[in-house]
Amino acid sequence: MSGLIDIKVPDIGDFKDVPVIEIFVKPGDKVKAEDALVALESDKATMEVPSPREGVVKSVVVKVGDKVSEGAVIVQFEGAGAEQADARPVVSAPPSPVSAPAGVAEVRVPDIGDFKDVPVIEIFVKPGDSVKAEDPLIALESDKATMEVPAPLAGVVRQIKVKTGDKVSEGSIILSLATGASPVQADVSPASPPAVSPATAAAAAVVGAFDEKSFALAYASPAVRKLARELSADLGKIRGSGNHGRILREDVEAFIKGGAEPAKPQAAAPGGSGVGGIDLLPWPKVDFAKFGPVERKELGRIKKISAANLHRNWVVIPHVTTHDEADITDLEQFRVQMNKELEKSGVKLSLLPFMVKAAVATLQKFPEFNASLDGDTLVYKNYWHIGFAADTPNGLMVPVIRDADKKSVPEIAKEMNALAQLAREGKIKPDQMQGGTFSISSLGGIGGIYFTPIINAPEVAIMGVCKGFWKQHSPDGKTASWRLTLPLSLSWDHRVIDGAAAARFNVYFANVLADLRRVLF
Ligand code: CAO
Repeated sequence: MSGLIDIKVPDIGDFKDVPVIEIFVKPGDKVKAEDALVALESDKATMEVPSPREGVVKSVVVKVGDKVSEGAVIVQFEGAGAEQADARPVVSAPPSPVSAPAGVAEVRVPDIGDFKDVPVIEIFVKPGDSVKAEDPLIALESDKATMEVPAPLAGVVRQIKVKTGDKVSEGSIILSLATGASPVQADVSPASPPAVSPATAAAAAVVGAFDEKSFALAYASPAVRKLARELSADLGKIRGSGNHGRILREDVEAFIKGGAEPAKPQAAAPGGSGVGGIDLLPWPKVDFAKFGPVERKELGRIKKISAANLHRNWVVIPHVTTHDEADITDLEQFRVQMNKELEKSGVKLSLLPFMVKAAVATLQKFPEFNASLDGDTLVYKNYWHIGFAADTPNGLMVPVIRDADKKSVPEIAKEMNALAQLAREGKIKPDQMQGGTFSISSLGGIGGIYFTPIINAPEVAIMGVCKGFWKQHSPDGKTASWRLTLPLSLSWDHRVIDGAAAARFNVYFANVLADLRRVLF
């Protein structure tokens, strides 16, 4: 007996010369049976090779990029015992939790901590359903937490052994699963680990902490999933730096430390499961310093928050932007006149407070623009709180003018100035930026003609405005006059609003700005 135990690549079916893509252990690590040692990735599947036994790693024989086949030594353990042990591969699933005849797995409640006799509150599957590894099977609810028990491996549900209201504890049988001839199932042996695998145990996560669907869709190995569960890291929010965007252990750790890049809208998966069957490429990692001097500056807190919101809104909401123009010649004259009259009051009117009033009048005419989606339900709001984008040294903020319908133009102007000032000084409170029903983003003081504003969820539309410019209008094709023209860019959520309604909204808004007497109607 040499004191070294060779851990070899087990039977991995027809796969040969499969590249090692990740190594989870290093010399000195203590590993338990079923802990993942390495991950292999063929062109068809990602496989983890879990340890067949407990031990201390003496040396790792392979390195990332090495190509291995059945029988290749991957790791050596210290200590007496058997001379060698074949690992069992896990194909994109945690180790088997079963002790059952070949082809049928009994899935049991995993280690759920100190919880005992926990009621089953929901059963997500029925006999005949096909499930993938990690699909939720049942939900349990203790007085402290709701937990989902996911499928430890893929299969077809044969028989459900619990019903809603049953009380279960660790080890209780939940259901039986016909697992087919997958490598996982084929490797189930009497020497298998206990009925509940550590990976499955870790997967019984507190529901609500994550978006379980995006967690399930994320491209990561079972070991990385396990780690993410342990660290309460939402895999759906993590951008993978591995091949094809695969989320690695380091990505999860960086995410927990707050330094990770946010996830792409849809985690890239091998085999063309990205948009339109084309894999989404991982974000390019470039050593910019190779091309010239650089300076690194971490994004500020506000920028990080607004970036996450903007990214979600852009990705989730099917945006369309409709452009139009408003004749504001008369309004501008009126504004200049009012500013003269208000000179002593200290209130200065820009175009924006007039636009807020015009927006309220238009929203009242087109209530679906003053609504929010709640699942399949549209929530119409009978209040008109108008947000306005404010450019601040810390980044974009959207203060909200509440009850804009009840306020005069000068009152709105005053409140707007005060809120913009607070935002620029970083003193604005969260509740001064909440409850908006529609937003206006004005770049009119700066320039530009048209742009595509991003909807401020859960609102369903936003009006973007650029700088007014003089343009010749010819109402009849014969005579023409120069008019001050305001470019409008309305972005709208196509799940809620149709193009015709958006065009009507713009026309009405423009007409109100052209002649503010219309707000009386
Ligand atoms: N056309 C022509 N002139 C305009 C105009 C328009 N559409 N909008 C504003 N102006 C004029 C104002 O009347 C003012 O002129 P006077 O000083 O002669 O009266 C000048 O431009 C400056 O206006 P302002 O920008 O200071 O004031 P505002 O009320 O229009 O805007 C605020 C206030 C807080 C919205 C603005 O300061 C701001 O932050 N804008 C940027 C918003 C932004 O970043 N949007 C993009 C979001 S997406 O990243």
